[in-house]
Amino acid sequence: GEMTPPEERSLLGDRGGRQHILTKEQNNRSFAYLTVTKLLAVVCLVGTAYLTYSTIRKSTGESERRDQTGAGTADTDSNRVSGEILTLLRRGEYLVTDNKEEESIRNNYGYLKPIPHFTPFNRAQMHQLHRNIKDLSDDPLKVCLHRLSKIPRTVNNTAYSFFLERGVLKERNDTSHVVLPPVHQVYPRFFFPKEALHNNNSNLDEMGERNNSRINLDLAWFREAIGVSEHHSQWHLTFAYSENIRTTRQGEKFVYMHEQLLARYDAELLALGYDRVKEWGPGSGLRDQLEDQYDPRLEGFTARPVNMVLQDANTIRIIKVSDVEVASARLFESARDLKVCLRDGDSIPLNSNLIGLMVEAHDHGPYIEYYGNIHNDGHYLVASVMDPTSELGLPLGPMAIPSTAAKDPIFYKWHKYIDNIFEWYRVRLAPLRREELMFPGIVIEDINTHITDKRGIETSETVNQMYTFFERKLYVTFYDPEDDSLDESQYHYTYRGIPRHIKPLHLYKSEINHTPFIYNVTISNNKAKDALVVLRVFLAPKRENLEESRKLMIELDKFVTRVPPGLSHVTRHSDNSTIVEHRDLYIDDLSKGYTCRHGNCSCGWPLNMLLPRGQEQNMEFDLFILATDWEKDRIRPELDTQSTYCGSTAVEDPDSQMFGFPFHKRMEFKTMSELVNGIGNSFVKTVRIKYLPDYRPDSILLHELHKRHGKLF
Ligand SMILES: [Cu+2]
Repeated sequence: GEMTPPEERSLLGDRGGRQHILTKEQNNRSFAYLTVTKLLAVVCLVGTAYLTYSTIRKSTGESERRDQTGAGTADTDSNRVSGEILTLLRRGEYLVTDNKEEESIRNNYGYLKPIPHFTPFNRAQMHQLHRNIKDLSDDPLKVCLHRLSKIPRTVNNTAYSFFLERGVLKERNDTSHVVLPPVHQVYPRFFFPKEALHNNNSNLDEMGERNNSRINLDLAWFREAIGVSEHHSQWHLTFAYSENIRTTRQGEKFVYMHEQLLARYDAELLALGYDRVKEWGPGSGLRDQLEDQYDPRLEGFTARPVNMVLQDANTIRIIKVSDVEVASARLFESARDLKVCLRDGDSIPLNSNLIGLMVEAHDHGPYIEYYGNIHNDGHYLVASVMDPTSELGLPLGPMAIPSTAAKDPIFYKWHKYIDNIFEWYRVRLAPLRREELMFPGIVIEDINTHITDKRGIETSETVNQMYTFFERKLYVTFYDPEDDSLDESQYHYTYRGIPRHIKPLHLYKSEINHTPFIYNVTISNNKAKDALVVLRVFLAPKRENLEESRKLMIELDKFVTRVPPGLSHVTRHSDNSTIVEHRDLYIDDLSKGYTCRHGNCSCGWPLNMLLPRGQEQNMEFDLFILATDWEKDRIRPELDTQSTYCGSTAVEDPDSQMFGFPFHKRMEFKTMSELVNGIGNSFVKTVRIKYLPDYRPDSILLHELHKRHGKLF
């Protein structure tokens, strides 16, 4: 199997549980913990501020929902405030022109020192980042913006600037609702090869990876998709693991988001005839030569050739390979025994959120000194493998930051390992019972998909048949290789408009897309009154064994609908999925004062990658749907857009069911047929996805359309 047996795992670590002797380094970690405890008071204050913040968020959301047709025209308080801040940012009123004043400000923020090797997977650096976010958030807006604008030059580290800038703007009550431009437009170095940024070559397809194993090259189109990295990056930014815990289910969200990424990667591997992704970690090749190489071809990141071996890292702090092994053994032990050891010698029962916090090493997770920092340390050890002691002065590898990590093949193997810790816990839970799935009175009679736009494909097969193909997509970004204060000026491009002498770079890249479709669901409501139904839609490569199927399930959509008594037909368009990021704003739109039409348009799966690619000879998938009672499941009345995959940014998620329900754990049923025959409010239909490798339709280029129509459509 893919999981190391428990005996082997416990040999790797401290089998005796809590009676371990603290090493010097663990003592240091305890000290760090005390500091964290002191900061808890601060967190409470931030929590109070957050209540205000979420009220603003909520009202913003409502005004935007009313304003589906004319973006940016609603005359509400929050839109007005947002507009004022953007105006302030654009005019640059916060910029101090007097040299002496600038110097005094520069001297006053001595806490910002040049930061080599910043990575959000380094806890000490994350704590420093959060202190800086806090300091800047306390400043008056003008001072804060001025300081922010100077930070890229001061700290001289793009990743740090990126996290600080976005962290501050999200944290402050007066800027938290300002819509930020997409990451690839502001930080092109994380997304586009240096060749594209420097050499005036606009065809990204010519800059693909050439030197790698067959399997890694076959999957490169998925890993290198801009949308995948942007999704992963935005998630980690929205739900930073350190200090401020904003939402009640952070740990569970962390696991689910990565799990869905793996399920999608698996679907692509299976389509090409490979096995599902293999785990890599303690007991599964951690100390062996790394067979996966990766050259990100990005400026400021070091490539990793084949056959490298992990070394203890000693850059900003010491991270040992054995730390990861010890943490792994303790986490597997906790998952096996379904309990968590606490500092005072007590233990508490394990749950999905706790184990997520433990693997992510969240500040609010239990007993960090004991359970360690496994996920982050793994990222860091891979990222520093080319220069573990900083002797050569090389930058880190792409595993160092969330914007680039998912391009590296090792990312998927490492996350498979992390996920197996969770799976180890999950298989010990009591299976879902029939009663937990039932919705008496509601029967799903049928589900079919129907293509709504053939995109020029000549076919009469439009029911339960989808097509995928590559199309050239336009990316517009801003980069001036001649400018030595690159990062600082990029900051200004973003918020103040683009200086005349900087020509936007138009980059073209082939990205997967599909024929858009609707779901036609036939439901009968045998009760005397309306039912409020939440429909949960999943897709997985066809399998009869439910346990196999469960791990492959990709969530496609989740939506609420009111069903009157009798037979109803519900239709839902694939584009409206709540897993998808509904971004419709780019830099040029923002500088025209548009606000986001769909609420929080900053996190979600890319729409063009909604469906797996399938196979040239047609691939069969199970389209599964489950109806449950929204009156029982809901915590808040409406499902937020993008909440299904990313999680809600509000304190509580609208859906009380676990992420991925009902596939988040085992069920009483053994096969898919048993499940749908036993549960009337569920249904499964075979759908086919055919990949058309030679079909290249004219893409819909958003920016071209903007130009043509002069407004958002
Ligand atoms: Cu991640």
